[in-house]
Amino acid sequence: MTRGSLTRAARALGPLALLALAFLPLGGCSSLGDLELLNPGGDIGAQEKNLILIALGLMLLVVIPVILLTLFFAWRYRASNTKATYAPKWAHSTAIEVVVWTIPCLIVATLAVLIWRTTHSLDPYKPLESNAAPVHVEVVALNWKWLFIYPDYGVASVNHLELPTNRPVDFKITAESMMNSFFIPQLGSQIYAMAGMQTQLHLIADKPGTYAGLSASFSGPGFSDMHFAAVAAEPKDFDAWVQEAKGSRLTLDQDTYEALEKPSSKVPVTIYSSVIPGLFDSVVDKYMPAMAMPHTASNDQAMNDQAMNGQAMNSAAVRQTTAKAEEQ
Ligand SMILES: [Cu+2]
Repeated sequence: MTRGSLTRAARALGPLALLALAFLPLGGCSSLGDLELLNPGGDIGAQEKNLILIALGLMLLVVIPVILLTLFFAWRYRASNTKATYAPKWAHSTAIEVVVWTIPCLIVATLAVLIWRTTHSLDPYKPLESNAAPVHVEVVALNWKWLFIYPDYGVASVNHLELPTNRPVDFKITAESMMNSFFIPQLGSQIYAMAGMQTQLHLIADKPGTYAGLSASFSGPGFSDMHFAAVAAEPKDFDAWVQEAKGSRLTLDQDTYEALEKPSSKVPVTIYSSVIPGLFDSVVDKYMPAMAMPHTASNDQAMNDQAMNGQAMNSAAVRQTTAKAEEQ
């Protein structure tokens, strides 16, 4: 083998080696089960999976031809190919312009319609249509654990979320201090948990299973251990869990809550047989003094609207709202 042919062989193998390297990280995905967003456990999750796949497919309509044509052009118009047209003065082609502008425009238009529709149909604040009555869960993001209060049953749990299957779950979410993000990828939609305000989320689990729940927003040193198991159980198993929780020796009274809200991480699952009445609202009101008035529908709606459009995320906006409320 001459030196020249060796270099040529190396040149030819280069792109192949790069291609092999590009696929290497995918070796970690042993099954679809590891890709949680693509393995939904409920209706909202399933619709979001479809949205991800449709958007991916539409974008690949551009990406794949571009990659293939790049390789083709590089090979076809290589210096050693004397048969290909050599046009150093070439500058414009109306046909190419039409293709490269029309296709992306059509894709952007299609995506825009699709996303506009799903943004409304999958609105996390929109109650789910179902024959079954929703289960209410009040979520408080603490540093660095999750507190779940079941106002209908009077029980609470830390770092464990029990849900009945085929019943919509109506979450009200707030935070004790740092902003976190409440997320059960297999059930769908993440939403922020913020002090002094209440966000909402509606999810449903179709099949029994244990889904990973986490905070999707970095919130300090205990963040990486701030996860919980969301257990979707058959309604009778869920009822059994509630009964079991009611038999717990632990109660969530004021002292217990004050101890719980102190920063700590890797807190084991804890179940409480009773909770301070109105704990969730008092956590929300604690950081929103001007809002500490009776929770009327219009009042709650105003807070939700703030949460929705993100105005209250801006502390100046919070102060303005607070000042306005004080004037009234
Ligand atoms: Cu906000």
